[in-house]
Amino acid sequence: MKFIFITLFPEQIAQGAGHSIIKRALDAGLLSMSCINPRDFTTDKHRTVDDTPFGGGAGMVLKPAPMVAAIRKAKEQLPDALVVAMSPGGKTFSQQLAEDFAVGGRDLILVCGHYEGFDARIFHWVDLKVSIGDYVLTGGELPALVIMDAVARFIPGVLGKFASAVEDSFSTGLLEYPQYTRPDVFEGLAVPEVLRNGNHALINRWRRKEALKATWLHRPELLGQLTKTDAKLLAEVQAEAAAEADKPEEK
Ligand code: 21W
Repeated sequence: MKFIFITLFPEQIAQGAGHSIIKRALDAGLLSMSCINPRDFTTDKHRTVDDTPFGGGAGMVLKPAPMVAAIRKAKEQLPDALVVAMSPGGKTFSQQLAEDFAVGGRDLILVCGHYEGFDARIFHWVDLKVSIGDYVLTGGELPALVIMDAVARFIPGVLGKFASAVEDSFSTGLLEYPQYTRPDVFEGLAVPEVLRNGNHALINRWRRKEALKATWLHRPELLGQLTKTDAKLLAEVQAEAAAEADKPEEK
């Protein structure tokens, strides 16, 4: 899958994609990425990419001509790509949208603004606007990297042999169960006994129960219709929590 980032800060994108799993996937040719800088499409002496907003107000607005010239250049290179603008007012990104992008198989052109908004006319050259959540950032570069990262995990070969993006939290619909590694006691805190006795049926049951517990405590809105087995495990969790709440204070 190919990604083109339209950005005034290509170094930020290169830096964000230059490590760990994403770097390995790029080196292996499972992904490819490049940047197109709208500043390279300016025609004035000062290479101006922004201007003050019509109607007044603080901040600057990205001029349409360099942005659209950059999008056109990207479209020449990836004619079938989906053009996605990073925008605080866009559709909220999610694990589902990451999977849709990956499974859809279309290359992505990710259009980033920085410090400021786009002239709204560029959206005529955009298929979809995406936000990564309800907080204000300084630009679209980090959101664009977030999207490539989340999409890349679905591409076969990007994760290790035994890992699978579809088994992850959010794809399973529950929060994660707690994990432990050596040592078995750290600063007086022991690893749950069930994880050390090698009974895999019991371990899977414990993990499912802990995932249900975490979801019930922290993201109850994720708990939809439960299977009979899950309902029983959650009832156990709730009974244990009620017993814990009833316990007299220690000491
Ligand atoms: C911050 C752009 C504020 C525009 C009236 C109308 C991309 C982002 C961004 C930024 C404004 C995303 C204005 C989550 C984010 C991004 C920079 C406001 C002024 N006034 N997802 N427009 N959060 N942010 N524009 O910040 O580019 S995806």
